[in-house]
Amino acid sequence: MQTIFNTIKDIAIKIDHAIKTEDLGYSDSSNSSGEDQLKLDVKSDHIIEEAFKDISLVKSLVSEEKEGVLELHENGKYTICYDPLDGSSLADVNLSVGSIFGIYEGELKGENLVASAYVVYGPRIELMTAVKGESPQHYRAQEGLFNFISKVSLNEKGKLNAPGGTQKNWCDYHKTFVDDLFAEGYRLRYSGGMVPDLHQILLKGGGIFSYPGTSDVPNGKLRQLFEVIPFAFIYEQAGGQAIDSKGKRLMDLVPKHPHDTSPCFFGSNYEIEALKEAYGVRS
Ligand code: FDP
Repeated sequence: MQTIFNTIKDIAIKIDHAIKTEDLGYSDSSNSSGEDQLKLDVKSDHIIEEAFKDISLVKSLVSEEKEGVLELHENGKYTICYDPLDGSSLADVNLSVGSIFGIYEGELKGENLVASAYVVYGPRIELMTAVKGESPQHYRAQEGLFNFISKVSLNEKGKLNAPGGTQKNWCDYHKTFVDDLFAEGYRLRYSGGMVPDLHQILLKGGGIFSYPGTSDVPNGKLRQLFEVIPFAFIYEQAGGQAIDSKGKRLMDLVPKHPHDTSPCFFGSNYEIEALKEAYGVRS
């Protein structure tokens, strides 16, 4: 796994350089979810593909920016599902963006995810890695090298509330849940990039990030393989919880299609228990 994490470090430096130097405009293509692709999305995808091409451990790659599976090494062990540049539409307003990697062994489903990692491209480049049974590890790059900062764990209860989705399309009980947290003193922290938003909650001790199903997108917006499951793993390894709107662990998701989405809630224990209560799904 260290080989894969080291490759992600190299990728992060290259993507950061591309963000800082390349054209921020749109390409003339769209991804398999029908979203217009930025030139940076395409470039980041290419950087990742090139970096993993020669790593024999990697059996195949599945990109959020592409349809289908790219087979690399027949005898490889892992399939890496990745979102090359999540939140890329924020790059032109100079907000933080990120890359997300889910490393799966066998069939592509939550229970087969064995490790995950994400990179935040902000004022500095930061990396979080997680493997089973250990707290996630936080790194920060300095002069092209990643220094280990600390292991990360969530408090039982936090102070931050990051509520995603179009508010006018929230159901009543979701709106009540969000309002109740604010009435309890929670602070709004939502940039519109899931990587920096979830990163902030992890590093500031806790809170909740939600992207619910709404009347316009009943299954939410965030993709299971590339976004939801990798972050669910990191939140669970940090001592928090990650569930869907029925109270099921996101790690139990079995996507039918690589680009399937799911409503998702990531947080520390207090907020997730409050959410289960509000949704009437407490076990
Ligand atoms: P984006 O479409 O800009 O790539 O991955 C989807 C995502 O960003 C997440 O990073 C972010 O949390 C979410 O969409 C934001 O969606 P809303 O604009 O609907 O809040």
